[in-house]
Amino acid sequence: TRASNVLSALGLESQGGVLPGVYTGRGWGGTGNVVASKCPTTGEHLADVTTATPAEFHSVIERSREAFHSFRMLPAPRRGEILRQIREALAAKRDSLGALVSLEMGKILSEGIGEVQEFIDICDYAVGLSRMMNGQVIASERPGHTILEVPNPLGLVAVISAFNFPVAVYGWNLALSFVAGNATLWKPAPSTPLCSIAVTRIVAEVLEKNGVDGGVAALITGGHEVGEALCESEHVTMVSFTGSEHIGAKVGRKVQGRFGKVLLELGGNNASIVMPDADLSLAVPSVFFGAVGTAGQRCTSTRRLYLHREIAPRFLDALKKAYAQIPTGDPLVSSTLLGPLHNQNAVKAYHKAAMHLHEVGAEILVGGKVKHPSGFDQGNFVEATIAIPPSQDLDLWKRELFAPILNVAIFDELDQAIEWNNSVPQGLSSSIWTKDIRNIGKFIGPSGSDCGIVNVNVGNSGAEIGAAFGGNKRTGWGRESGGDSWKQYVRWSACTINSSNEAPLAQGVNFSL
Ligand code: UN1
Repeated sequence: TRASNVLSALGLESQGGVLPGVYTGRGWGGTGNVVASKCPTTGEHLADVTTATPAEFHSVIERSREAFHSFRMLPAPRRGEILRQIREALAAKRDSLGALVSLEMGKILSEGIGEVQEFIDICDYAVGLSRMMNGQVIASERPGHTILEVPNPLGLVAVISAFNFPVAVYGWNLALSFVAGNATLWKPAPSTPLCSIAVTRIVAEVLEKNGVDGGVAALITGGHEVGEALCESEHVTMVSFTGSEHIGAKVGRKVQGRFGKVLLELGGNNASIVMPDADLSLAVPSVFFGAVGTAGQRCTSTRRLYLHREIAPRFLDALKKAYAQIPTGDPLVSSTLLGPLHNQNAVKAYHKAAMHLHEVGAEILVGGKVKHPSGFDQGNFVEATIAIPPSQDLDLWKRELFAPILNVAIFDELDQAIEWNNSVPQGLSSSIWTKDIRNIGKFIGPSGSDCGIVNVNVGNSGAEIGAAFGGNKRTGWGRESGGDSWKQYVRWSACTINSSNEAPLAQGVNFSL
């Protein structure tokens, strides 16, 4: 069948048994609660997976600490070479892993494969980085003195990832953390355990082949108790968390409370602005992908659309045409563009939001209903929705909702659109469509978009790995993937070295008897 083909390609058939979901570097285990992986498309049960008990949690930490102690001594280029092999192993299974993402998470196959590609890309990036994680030499004011800034491995990095990118977000973190010389512990979303088991097996096999302790890429499947324990553990140097603002606030406080390092990738509530001179043949398909792609479940999904009055009718006509013919159904079928939401809670949240749009008197241009494509009555399907809320003052503009609902407003001046763009608590991704260089300058400048991602003639979602990825304000200010993100995965030492015969004080301070 459909599911067993995908599972057997990766050796994940449980044959009625339970798959171990905890990997410590010394084999697989976990005797805690069993979690079920469920297919969001068909509602079928895919497998049962074991989680870690609190006692096992502590032994995973112990094991990873031990693994870190040897791993940190391995030269960075050597770590890079091992990561290169991990990249090759992932590439060899890219399509079957992509299909597993599609099966377990629900995004369409091309996006599932794209997500694995994102992991491969960040591996390439980090392999290069393994020979260029450079410190600095700084001029000292004292004779015969030299100042160095030296990066060293940080320690244990915990990655708590979300269901919507069950492979790529771990990939971003693992690749950088690994070349930086850390042990990484992964706690995936409890509803996508199979993706994390498949990825960890691939990584573990390469580590084993290279004689590297697998404790540097540990897996701890589990619920919020495991997440909390990771945040509280003094041994976890940094927690990289991707998820909701609500949980992110707790994670941030907990980790900060013990002065650990924290990297947060939280809510996105992203807008696209379309100016009258925009090339609609590019803008319409991009907004369509931003709002409907991944069924609106990317942090970077387009949730708000600000149209200049001059082009609004034409834009909406074209967009409605696209929405009228969205192939909806099995994400594993290559022609499908809209798969299911990940779970029933998301369907409920969608339904509630659609009802709310009705209540406040929004004009619903398309969609608004829970859907059951034929043959998928147990799937979590909804209609992609375009709505024009009656005012800007409504709370619905301010929240991230992981569903394909696009709220539209019409503006007359760019300043107004930028003010709306910036008026929400979140600050992840933004996008403007224009040919006028003055609009571009304004949008990317000091009075422009306040987001971490500021795109021009490029949609909100689907960033490459090369630049740092992340958002400001309630998105959490974290930066992952490219750019300078790697600098967070090391501990920096400022080393002043005196090779002279004097020991002068800085700033000319005199302290002699
Ligand atoms: C996320 O939604 O958590 O830019 C990450 C993008 C992807 C990553 C999204 N490269 O849409």
